[in-house]
Amino acid sequence: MTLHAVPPEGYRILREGDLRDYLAGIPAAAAQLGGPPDGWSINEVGDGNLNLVFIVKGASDGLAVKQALPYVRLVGESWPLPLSRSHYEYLALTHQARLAPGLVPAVLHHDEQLALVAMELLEPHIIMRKGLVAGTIYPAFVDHITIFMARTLFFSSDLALPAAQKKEAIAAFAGNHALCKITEDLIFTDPYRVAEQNRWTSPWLDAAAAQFRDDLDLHVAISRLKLKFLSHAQALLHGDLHTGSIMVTARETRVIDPEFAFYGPMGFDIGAVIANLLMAYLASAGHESEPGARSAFEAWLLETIEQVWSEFARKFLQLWRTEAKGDAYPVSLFPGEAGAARLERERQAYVARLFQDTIGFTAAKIIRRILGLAHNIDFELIEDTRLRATCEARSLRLARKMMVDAASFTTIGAVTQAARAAREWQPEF
Ligand code: SR1
Ligand code: MG
Repeated sequence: MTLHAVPPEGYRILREGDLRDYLAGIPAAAAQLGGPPDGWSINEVGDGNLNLVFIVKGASDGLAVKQALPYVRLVGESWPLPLSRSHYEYLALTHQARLAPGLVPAVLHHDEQLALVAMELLEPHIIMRKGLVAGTIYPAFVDHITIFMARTLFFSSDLALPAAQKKEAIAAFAGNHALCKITEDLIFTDPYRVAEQNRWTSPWLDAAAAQFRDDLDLHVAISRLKLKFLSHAQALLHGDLHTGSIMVTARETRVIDPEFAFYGPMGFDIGAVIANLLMAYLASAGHESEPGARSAFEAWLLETIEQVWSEFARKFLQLWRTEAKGDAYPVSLFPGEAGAARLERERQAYVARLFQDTIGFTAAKIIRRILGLAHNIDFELIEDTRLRATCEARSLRLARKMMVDAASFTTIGAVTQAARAAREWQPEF
């Protein structure tokens, strides 16, 4: 198979009419939709940064169709991007479906040439970020997201896989380097230097942006994280696990959009979830109709942040105790009761190191959404720019502390306590 850096012969950007004819020719899709093709409704609804997304509805059921564009949608044709990301997304989705059944959309069809994936239409699910902006509580989220992360991360790691299989898996995703490069630039580099595409809520955050560009302690910390992201092929990551990549109802959770999938450090995925919950918390003051109106929602967010870590760690450790078939930590090196006890202490130490990674990546994920290219609606929908900047400045203050002083956060409770303190802080604009 060839993975194309430029549009291959046969690739075309689909319009709604082309898609109708195309799907009519795919028996599985036509059967899923039902009825005559000219009765299908087709709407392009993509509001993400990279791709086209069509919602197709027929007489019986619906489909979501995602097509990669040969460039970054957010920026335009001046920023080309390989279509091969659709291949990696398909590979990741099918892999995740095996490891975390029911927590990703079912794939119905993949077309390598058109860089297209047709999948189950998630209805009435909504993008979690939109629900959080509206102040909605999702009681099943913690259990679902921690099953997803514990299982996808553990079962792709050296704790679960023989070395040869793990190396084959690394190789299968190694070509997704253009998507990794986006992360390397937009998360780990640009927010800390002058970069054309950076933006922030000006003029309120001008001074903070300048401080972040001059702060060498911060530059060391983000560079250590970048090195870890570049070099630590610990597990197969989703790679972009923010609340815009999660669809929810009160009872269901689906993780979507794994086009950034590659082998990297586990803390990057866990940090993405925690960072986006922290931003939802610190943005919430910008969405309340009156002071205190969202206090139950905010308390739920803080409790959720604590449980995302504690439940992830509990589930991950339990998998390690019961499913460790990998080449790491050979059982023969830990014989008897003393060996078992020592290995258990080492498991706890591993998770403590992972927590430190998570703290750093959480901070990086917050800073990029405030000083970098791609922002999020948690903040962007706060119309009063001074109030938006207040919420963002509180987030930057928390994130800086987490990044340069990660070691002082020894428990997830310390993170939520610092978030509460940041929420009370008034920046001087
Ligand atoms: C140019 S792409 C910007 C961002 O969109 C994606 O969702 C990733 O988060 C990426 O960093
Ligand atoms: Mg995405």
